[in-house]
Amino acid sequence: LDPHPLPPWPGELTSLRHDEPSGTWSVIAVHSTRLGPAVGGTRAMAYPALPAAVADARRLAGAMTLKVAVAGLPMGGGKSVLVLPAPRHRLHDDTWCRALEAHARHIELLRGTYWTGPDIGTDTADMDVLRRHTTYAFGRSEADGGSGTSAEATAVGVVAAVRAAVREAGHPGLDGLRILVQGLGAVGMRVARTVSASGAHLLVADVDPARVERAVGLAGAVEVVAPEEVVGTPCDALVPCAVGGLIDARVARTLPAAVVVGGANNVLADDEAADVLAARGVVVAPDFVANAGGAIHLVGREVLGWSAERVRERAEAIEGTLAEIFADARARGVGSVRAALERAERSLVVEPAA
Ligand code: HCI
Repeated sequence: LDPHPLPPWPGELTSLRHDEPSGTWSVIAVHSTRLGPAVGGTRAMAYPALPAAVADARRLAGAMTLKVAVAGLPMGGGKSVLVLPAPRHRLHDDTWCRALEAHARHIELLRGTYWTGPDIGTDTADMDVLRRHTTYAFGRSEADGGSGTSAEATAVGVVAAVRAAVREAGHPGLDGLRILVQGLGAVGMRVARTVSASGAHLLVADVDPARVERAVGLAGAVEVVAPEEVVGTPCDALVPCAVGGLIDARVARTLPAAVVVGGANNVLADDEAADVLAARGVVVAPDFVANAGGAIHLVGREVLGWSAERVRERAEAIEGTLAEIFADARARGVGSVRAALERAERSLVVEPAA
């Protein structure tokens, strides 16, 4: 059969549903349920075509499997995409709610094989709406009985990853380092605030000037970098916190950053980028390790019954996990992304029943 427009995929399922009234497609990709039900957020945005949305959902679902495995959570990996007919801000509220309802009904059909949560384009309030039509949504507001925003724990984990990565690059701490945060959403803004408070020299970039302005208010001296100059700006650490795909092999060959920490999902656009960065001696904290704080929050609070303190400790522990990954990579002469992938694969091996 012609593999196009949907190529084969090693994940467990891809489910697509169209909703006529809202003009949206809901795409659910379940990559693996080997360690438990698949978890991963709902990304809502406009795509050039449906196959691009499917490819995005599948790629992100694969990263979720790795993320929860490395974080030691008893869950699998999935992701969903709500394909909008226009950017969210141009949709009528009724259309948006109708689209969320259709997406929730799709999730409900899978009967718990896939649990969602917030991702780019969806937030806590949207989880409250989803939960009216499906059981399988994490990250509702606390008023609605949920665990609230996962952005705080994600940012705690990302900053822990920055500490581990700059130490690997030979710096004892963040004090005085030039740290560039790209994307000042819920996670990026918190990361910017924390690294700045830790004495770093903060550089920020965002496509939205209002967000840049808010970040400039955070600290005494904040350098503003134009979005198109992010990959050309020398810094001690680059922390992408916007949509993925910032660094491909070509960008990797010249990137003037000593350290890259994946706040966003799928920061590296292709497999070659990791090899190129490793060969150049750039320290890479793989995104699926660095940004696991959100999953730790949602699964920890809502499945495992962890306290907020326990969630914070587990998000801080990303620093130690990364230190182990860097040491392993160094000892074996492989890149940190490879070492992290192998660590995830070791967690994914289920001992056969005796
Ligand atoms: C992410 O880490 O990208 C999403 C986090 C998540 C975890 C569990 C359920 C939904 C979303």
